[in-house]
Amino acid sequence: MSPSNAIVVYDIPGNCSEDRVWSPNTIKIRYVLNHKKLPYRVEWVEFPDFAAVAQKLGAPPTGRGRKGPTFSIPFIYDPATSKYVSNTIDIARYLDAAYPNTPPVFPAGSESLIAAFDDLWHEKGVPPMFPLMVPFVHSQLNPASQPYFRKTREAFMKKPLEELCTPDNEPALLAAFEKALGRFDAYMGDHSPFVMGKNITYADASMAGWLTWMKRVRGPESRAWKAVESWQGGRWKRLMEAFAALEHFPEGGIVAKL
Ligand SMILES: N[C@@H](CCC(=O)N[C@@H](CS)C(=O)NCC(=O)O)C(=O)O
Repeated sequence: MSPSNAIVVYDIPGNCSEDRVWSPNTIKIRYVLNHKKLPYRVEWVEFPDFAAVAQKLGAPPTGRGRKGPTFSIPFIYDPATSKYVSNTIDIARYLDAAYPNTPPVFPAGSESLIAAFDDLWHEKGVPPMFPLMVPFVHSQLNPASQPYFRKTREAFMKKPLEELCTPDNEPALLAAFEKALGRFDAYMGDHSPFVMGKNITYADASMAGWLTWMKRVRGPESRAWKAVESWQGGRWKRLMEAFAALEHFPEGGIVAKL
Protein backbone atom coordinates (compact mmCIF):
# COMPACT_ATOMS: atom_id res chain seq x y z
CA MET A 1 0.00 0.00 0.00
CA SER A 2 1.43 3.37 -1.00
CA PRO A 3 1.41 6.17 1.59
CA SER A 4 -1.10 8.06 -0.59
CA ASN A 5 -3.39 5.08 -0.09
CA ALA A 6 -2.74 5.09 3.66
CA ILE A 7 -5.64 4.51 6.04
CA VAL A 8 -6.87 7.74 7.66
CA VAL A 9 -7.38 7.69 11.44
CA TYR A 10 -9.58 10.41 12.93
CA ASP A 11 -8.24 11.32 16.38
CA ILE A 12 -8.53 14.05 19.04
CA PRO A 13 -5.43 16.20 19.61
CA GLY A 14 -4.02 16.69 23.10
CA ASN A 15 -0.95 18.24 24.66
CA CYS A 16 0.32 15.66 27.15
CA SER A 17 2.92 14.33 24.72
CA GLU A 18 4.81 15.70 21.72
CA ASP A 19 2.97 13.52 19.21
CA ARG A 20 -0.37 14.87 20.62
CA VAL A 21 -1.67 11.33 21.14
CA TRP A 22 -3.66 10.62 24.32
CA SER A 23 -7.07 9.15 23.46
CA PRO A 24 -7.44 5.55 24.74
CA ASN A 25 -9.66 4.19 22.01
CA THR A 26 -7.57 5.68 19.24
CA ILE A 27 -4.38 4.35 20.82
CA LYS A 28 -5.85 0.83 20.56
CA ILE A 29 -6.34 1.28 16.81
CA ARG A 30 -2.87 2.79 16.41
CA TYR A 31 -1.46 -0.30 18.20
CA VAL A 32 -3.42 -2.63 15.91
CA LEU A 33 -2.29 -0.75 12.77
CA ASN A 34 1.34 -0.74 13.92
CA HIS A 35 1.16 -4.44 14.81
CA LYS A 36 -0.14 -5.14 11.32
CA LYS A 37 2.43 -2.74 9.80
CA LEU A 38 -0.37 -0.93 7.93
CA PRO A 39 0.55 2.68 7.07
CA TYR A 40 -1.83 5.37 8.22
CA ARG A 41 -2.11 9.11 8.54
CA VAL A 42 -4.05 11.20 11.03
CA GLU A 43 -6.75 13.85 10.80
CA TRP A 44 -7.44 15.70 14.06
CA VAL A 45 -10.95 16.54 15.24
CA GLU A 46 -11.84 18.60 18.33
CA PHE A 47 -14.61 17.25 20.61
CA PRO A 48 -17.40 19.66 19.56
CA ASP A 49 -16.81 18.83 15.87
CA PHE A 50 -17.05 14.99 16.00
CA ALA A 51 -20.64 14.69 14.87
CA ALA A 52 -20.42 17.29 12.08
CA VAL A 53 -17.20 15.79 10.67
CA ALA A 54 -18.45 12.19 10.89
CA GLN A 55 -21.80 13.08 9.33
CA LYS A 56 -20.26 15.11 6.56
CA LEU A 57 -17.89 12.27 5.64
CA GLY A 58 -20.44 9.49 6.10
CA ALA A 59 -18.78 7.67 9.01
CA PRO A 60 -21.33 5.40 10.73
CA PRO A 61 -22.82 6.47 14.09
CA THR A 62 -21.83 4.45 17.17
CA GLY A 63 -24.90 5.11 19.30
CA ARG A 64 -28.31 6.70 19.52
CA GLY A 65 -29.21 9.58 21.83
CA ARG A 66 -32.47 11.42 22.47
CA LYS A 67 -31.72 13.71 19.54
CA GLY A 68 -30.72 10.98 17.09
CA PRO A 69 -27.54 9.13 16.15
CA THR A 70 -24.32 9.82 18.08
CA PHE A 71 -20.77 9.67 16.78
CA SER A 72 -17.45 8.92 18.40
CA ILE A 73 -13.73 8.92 17.78
CA PRO A 74 -11.96 6.91 16.51
CA PHE A 75 -13.28 6.21 13.06
CA ILE A 76 -11.14 5.36 10.06
CA TYR A 77 -11.30 5.76 6.30
CA ASP A 78 -9.72 3.10 4.14
CA PRO A 79 -9.05 4.42 0.59
CA ALA A 80 -8.38 0.84 -0.59
CA THR A 81 -12.05 -0.08 -0.04
CA SER A 82 -13.57 3.46 0.12
CA LYS A 83 -15.04 2.50 3.52
CA TYR A 84 -15.52 4.47 6.71
CA VAL A 85 -15.54 2.27 9.83
CA SER A 86 -16.41 3.40 13.37
CA ASN A 87 -16.32 1.82 16.84
CA THR A 88 -12.96 0.58 17.99
CA ILE A 89 -13.60 -3.17 18.13
CA ASP A 90 -15.37 -3.04 14.75
CA ILE A 91 -12.39 -1.18 13.26
CA ALA A 92 -10.08 -3.94 14.53
CA ARG A 93 -12.39 -6.63 13.12
CA TYR A 94 -12.51 -4.78 9.81
CA LEU A 95 -8.69 -4.61 9.63
CA ASP A 96 -8.39 -8.35 10.27
CA ALA A 97 -10.92 -9.07 7.49
CA ALA A 98 -9.63 -6.52 4.97
CA TYR A 99 -5.94 -7.40 5.48
CA PRO A 100 -5.89 -11.18 5.95
CA ASN A 101 -2.13 -11.37 5.28
CA THR A 102 -1.33 -9.31 8.39
CA PRO A 103 -1.16 -10.77 11.93
CA PRO A 104 -4.75 -11.18 13.17
CA VAL A 105 -5.78 -9.53 16.43
CA PHE A 106 -8.70 -11.98 16.65
CA PRO A 107 -6.96 -15.32 16.03
CA ALA A 108 -9.26 -17.92 14.44
CA GLY A 109 -11.93 -19.07 16.88
CA SER A 110 -11.18 -16.41 19.50
CA GLU A 111 -13.55 -13.67 18.29
CA SER A 112 -16.40 -14.15 20.77
CA LEU A 113 -14.10 -14.78 23.75
CA ILE A 114 -12.06 -11.67 23.01
CA ALA A 115 -15.23 -9.59 22.58
CA ALA A 116 -16.51 -10.88 25.94
CA PHE A 117 -13.17 -10.15 27.64
CA ASP A 118 -13.18 -6.66 26.16
CA ASP A 119 -16.74 -6.02 27.38
CA LEU A 120 -15.77 -7.06 30.90
CA TRP A 121 -12.67 -4.88 30.76
CA HIS A 122 -14.87 -1.90 29.84
CA GLU A 123 -17.39 -2.75 32.55
CA LYS A 124 -14.99 -3.49 35.42
CA GLY A 125 -11.50 -2.33 34.49
CA VAL A 126 -12.10 1.05 32.89
CA PRO A 127 -14.63 2.88 35.15
CA PRO A 128 -12.31 3.03 38.20
CA MET A 129 -9.88 4.98 36.01
CA PHE A 130 -12.35 7.78 35.23
CA PRO A 131 -12.07 9.86 38.43
CA LEU A 132 -8.28 9.41 38.34
CA MET A 133 -8.11 10.61 34.77
CA VAL A 134 -10.88 12.94 33.66
CA PRO A 135 -9.57 16.18 35.28
CA PHE A 136 -6.10 15.54 33.85
CA VAL A 137 -7.49 14.77 30.38
CA HIS A 138 -9.32 18.10 30.49
CA SER A 139 -6.17 20.08 31.39
CA GLN A 140 -4.24 18.80 28.39
CA LEU A 141 -6.96 19.27 25.74
CA ASN A 142 -6.92 22.20 23.35
CA PRO A 143 -9.13 25.14 24.41
CA ALA A 144 -11.47 24.23 21.51
CA SER A 145 -12.36 20.96 23.25
CA GLN A 146 -12.26 21.93 26.93
CA PRO A 147 -15.76 23.40 27.47
CA TYR A 148 -17.46 20.45 25.68
CA PHE A 149 -15.38 17.95 27.62
CA ARG A 150 -16.04 19.63 30.98
CA LYS A 151 -19.79 19.84 30.38
CA THR A 152 -20.26 16.25 29.19
CA ARG A 153 -17.91 14.65 31.72
CA GLU A 154 -19.24 16.60 34.71
CA ALA A 155 -22.76 15.49 33.69
CA PHE A 156 -21.54 11.88 33.44
CA MET A 157 -19.52 11.89 36.67
CA LYS A 158 -22.11 14.04 38.52
CA LYS A 159 -19.33 16.17 40.07
CA PRO A 160 -17.22 19.19 39.12
CA LEU A 161 -13.91 18.06 37.62
CA GLU A 162 -12.01 19.68 40.49
CA GLU A 163 -13.71 17.37 43.02
CA LEU A 164 -13.02 14.08 41.24
CA CYS A 165 -9.41 13.45 42.24
CA THR A 166 -7.97 15.28 45.25
CA PRO A 167 -4.88 14.57 47.34
CA ASP A 168 -7.28 13.25 50.00
CA ASN A 169 -9.21 10.78 47.88
CA GLU A 170 -6.56 9.72 45.36
CA PRO A 171 -5.18 6.87 47.51
CA ALA A 172 -8.67 5.33 47.74
CA LEU A 173 -9.24 5.78 43.99
CA LEU A 174 -5.93 4.05 43.27
CA ALA A 175 -6.78 1.21 45.66
CA ALA A 176 -10.09 0.67 43.83
CA PHE A 177 -8.30 0.57 40.48
CA GLU A 178 -5.71 -1.87 41.83
CA LYS A 179 -8.52 -4.15 43.00
CA ALA A 180 -10.22 -3.94 39.58
CA LEU A 181 -6.95 -4.81 37.80
CA GLY A 182 -6.51 -7.77 40.17
CA ARG A 183 -9.49 -9.43 38.52
CA PHE A 184 -7.81 -9.24 35.09
CA ASP A 185 -4.49 -10.37 36.52
CA ALA A 186 -6.31 -13.45 37.82
CA TYR A 187 -7.98 -14.11 34.45
CA MET A 188 -4.60 -13.93 32.72
CA GLY A 189 -2.97 -16.28 35.25
CA ASP A 190 0.25 -17.73 33.83
CA HIS A 191 -0.31 -16.13 30.42
CA SER A 192 2.21 -13.33 29.99
CA PRO A 193 2.72 -10.75 28.70
CA PHE A 194 -0.48 -11.14 26.65
CA VAL A 195 -3.92 -12.62 27.33
CA MET A 196 -3.20 -15.53 24.98
CA GLY A 197 0.48 -15.79 25.98
CA LYS A 198 3.08 -14.76 23.43
CA ASN A 199 0.84 -13.28 20.68
CA ILE A 200 -0.88 -9.91 20.80
CA THR A 201 -4.66 -9.94 20.41
CA TYR A 202 -7.26 -7.20 20.47
CA ALA A 203 -7.80 -7.87 24.20
CA ASP A 204 -4.21 -6.75 24.85
CA ALA A 205 -4.44 -3.74 22.53
CA SER A 206 -7.58 -2.70 24.39
CA MET A 207 -6.05 -2.96 27.88
CA ALA A 208 -2.79 -1.38 26.71
CA GLY A 209 -4.73 1.46 25.04
CA TRP A 210 -6.38 2.41 28.33
CA LEU A 211 -3.18 1.98 30.33
CA THR A 212 -1.22 4.07 27.81
CA TRP A 213 -3.90 6.72 28.31
CA MET A 214 -3.03 6.81 31.99
CA LYS A 215 0.72 6.67 31.46
CA ARG A 216 0.63 9.57 28.99
CA VAL A 217 -1.97 11.81 30.60
CA ARG A 218 -0.84 11.39 34.24
CA GLY A 219 2.81 11.17 33.10
CA PRO A 220 5.20 8.19 32.98
CA GLU A 221 6.91 9.41 36.17
CA SER A 222 3.70 10.26 38.06
CA ARG A 223 2.96 8.61 41.37
CA ALA A 224 -0.26 7.22 39.95
CA TRP A 225 1.43 5.52 36.99
CA LYS A 226 4.34 4.25 39.08
CA ALA A 227 1.77 2.67 41.41
CA VAL A 228 0.10 0.84 38.49
CA GLU A 229 3.49 -0.48 37.34
CA SER A 230 4.11 -1.94 40.79
CA TRP A 231 0.79 -3.81 41.07
CA GLN A 232 0.16 -7.52 40.55
CA GLY A 233 3.84 -8.41 40.44
CA GLY A 234 4.57 -5.96 37.61
CA ARG A 235 1.97 -7.52 35.25
CA TRP A 236 0.98 -4.15 33.74
CA LYS A 237 4.56 -2.88 33.49
CA ARG A 238 5.42 -6.02 31.49
CA LEU A 239 2.35 -5.61 29.27
CA MET A 240 3.35 -2.03 28.52
CA GLU A 241 6.97 -3.05 27.86
CA ALA A 242 5.63 -5.55 25.34
CA PHE A 243 3.76 -2.72 23.61
CA ALA A 244 6.69 -0.25 23.71
CA ALA A 245 7.87 -1.19 20.21
CA LEU A 246 4.38 -0.31 18.88
CA GLU A 247 4.14 3.04 20.69
CA HIS A 248 5.49 5.03 17.76
CA PHE A 249 2.87 7.21 16.18
CA PRO A 250 3.12 9.27 12.99
CA GLU A 251 4.10 12.88 13.59
CA GLY A 252 1.91 15.71 12.45
CA GLY A 253 -1.52 15.17 10.98
CA ILE A 254 -3.93 17.68 9.54
CA VAL A 255 -7.09 19.15 11.01
CA ALA A 256 -10.19 17.48 9.57
CA LYS A 257 -12.35 19.92 7.59
CA LEU A 258 -15.82 20.67 8.89
N1 LIG B 1 -17.76 2.70 21.46
C1 LIG B 1 -16.80 3.67 20.97
C2 LIG B 1 -16.51 4.66 22.06
C3 LIG B 1 -15.41 5.63 21.70
C4 LIG B 1 -15.47 6.87 22.55
O1 LIG B 1 -16.22 6.94 23.54
N2 LIG B 1 -14.67 7.85 22.19
C5 LIG B 1 -14.75 9.12 22.87
C6 LIG B 1 -13.46 9.88 22.75
S1 LIG B 1 -12.12 9.01 23.57
C7 LIG B 1 -15.84 9.90 22.19
O2 LIG B 1 -15.85 9.97 20.98
N3 LIG B 1 -16.78 10.46 22.93
C8 LIG B 1 -17.90 11.13 22.33
C9 LIG B 1 -18.16 12.44 22.97
O3 LIG B 1 -17.55 12.77 23.99
O4 LIG B 1 -18.99 13.17 22.40
C10 LIG B 1 -15.53 2.95 20.55
O5 LIG B 1 -15.21 1.92 21.15
O6 LIG B 1 -14.86 3.40 19.63
